[in-house]
Amino acid sequence: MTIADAILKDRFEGCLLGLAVGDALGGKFEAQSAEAIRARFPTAERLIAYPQEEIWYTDDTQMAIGVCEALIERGEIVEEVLCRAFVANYLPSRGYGRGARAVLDAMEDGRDYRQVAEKHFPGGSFGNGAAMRVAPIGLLFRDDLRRLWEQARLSSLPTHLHPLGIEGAQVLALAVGLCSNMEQFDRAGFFAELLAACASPEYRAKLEAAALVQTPDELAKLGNRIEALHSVSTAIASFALTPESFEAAISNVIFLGGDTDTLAAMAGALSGAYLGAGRLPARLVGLLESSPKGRAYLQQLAAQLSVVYQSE
Ligand code: F2R
Ligand code: MG
Ligand code: MG
Repeated sequence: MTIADAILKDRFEGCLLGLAVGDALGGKFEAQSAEAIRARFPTAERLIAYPQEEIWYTDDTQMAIGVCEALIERGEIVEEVLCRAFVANYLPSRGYGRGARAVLDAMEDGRDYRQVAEKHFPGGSFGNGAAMRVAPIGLLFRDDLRRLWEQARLSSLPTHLHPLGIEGAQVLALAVGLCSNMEQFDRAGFFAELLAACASPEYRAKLEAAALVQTPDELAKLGNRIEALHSVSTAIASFALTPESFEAAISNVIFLGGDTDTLAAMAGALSGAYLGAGRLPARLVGLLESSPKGRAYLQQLAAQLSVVYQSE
């Protein structure tokens, strides 16, 4: 293995473990208020030190595992393969969104899930569920940003048909791809690439605001909600504010309250793709669940995905 191969594998692993650790720590605070979290944890150090036992991921990581498995099987998104992976992994107790549950229940029962995805929320879902799971696409297509954008779209379609749900996934996948390619974080270049790619005035406005964020307090204005538009740019801004610290990237979004698992999953995936697994907090990674699809499985998926990447 060359040095470049080792760095690549470390970044793929960092992205998947970063996603899962952010999700699992953030999942302890989902739907709480910023004030309630701050009252318990006055500092990021206290928040990061909080877990003493195994931490369990939520639907965010469970669905990202499905995306990863589908990519490893076919080298690209094939809807039937992706849906099969989603159903095989589906455990509603991991905390899925209402619309996502309706679609996955239909998939599981062999009903017309596309019709459910179209009708459950008229116009389709604009939740952040397609963005929270898309990181593996950013890794695999990091050298072909047009294909990355299209593959992110295809990976959204089974559950998220609304343009704002799809574009949230595309923007996050692109951000992951860029992070995984950067040796030194280039803030201006990073936001310029995201802005050049984004299609809607809604995401353009959010990313322009994200590019201006200078302090953790300013993250709140970007949003802490379950909708993709009000969470994707927040996670991106948090990573960009503290690119050299995984702990800061995830704690700054957890301190916002609201959709803390997903904000921290997305920020954690970005941070891990940039820093690599070797620079993640070893204690938290060590606490990640040891279930059959837990920490060791995520490491195995990262290694397999990097092999698929190298064979392209
Ligand atoms: N849902 C949760 N957490 C709550 C857990 C509840 C509890 N533990 C339980 O077991 O019930 N977290 C996860 O959901 C988010 C991702 O959601 P996803 O996959 O996008 O789902 P959905 O349902 O499609 O969208 C989420 C919500 O967004 C609103 N919404 C979406 N599209 C809409 C539209 N067109 N019109 C109106 N509202 C729309 C709805 O409130 C949806 O329920 C992540 O946070 C993940 O962690
Ligand atoms: Mg979740
Ligand atoms: Mg969530």
